[in-house]
Amino acid sequence: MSERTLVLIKPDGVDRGLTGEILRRVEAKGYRIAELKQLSASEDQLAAHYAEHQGKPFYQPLVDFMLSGPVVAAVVEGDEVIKGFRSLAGQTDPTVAAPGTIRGDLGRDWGEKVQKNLVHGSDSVESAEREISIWF
Ligand code: DAT
Ligand code: MG
Repeated sequence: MSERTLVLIKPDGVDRGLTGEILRRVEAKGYRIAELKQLSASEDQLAAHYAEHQGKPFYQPLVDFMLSGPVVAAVVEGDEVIKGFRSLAGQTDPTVAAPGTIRGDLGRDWGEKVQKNLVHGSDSVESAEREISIWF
């Protein structure tokens, strides 16, 4: 049975004109873009989406960053897509994310309190279904 994941292209990716490049990598890998939209996130959406990070030192910088410009949200489908997209995205810290990954090829540190790392991808089936319902 095919799996679904939530992909967000964060404001840095949209602002830098990397939406097409990121979606190209998703499609080139063989996954299917089932839903796609650009929107400005609300504080309520972000509080729900990032509930697991509330209380951490980077939480408010993360929310402020996600409110700083439009995001692109996608539902991406394919067998093992949750693990597969996180593999395409690379490690959280773009400085050490492997070359060949989205974060490794296109991201860097900008000396800020939050890591601006271009994309979000769900980390489990439960997270994916919860997150898709927040954004779609
Ligand atoms: P991921 O996006 O790889 O699943 P996460 O869920 O642990 O990472 O964190 C959510 C986002 O918060 C992450 O994409 C960037 C930011 N972040 C995480 N850890 C951070 C840290 N130690 N310092 C600054 N920003 C951080
Ligand atoms: Mg995460």
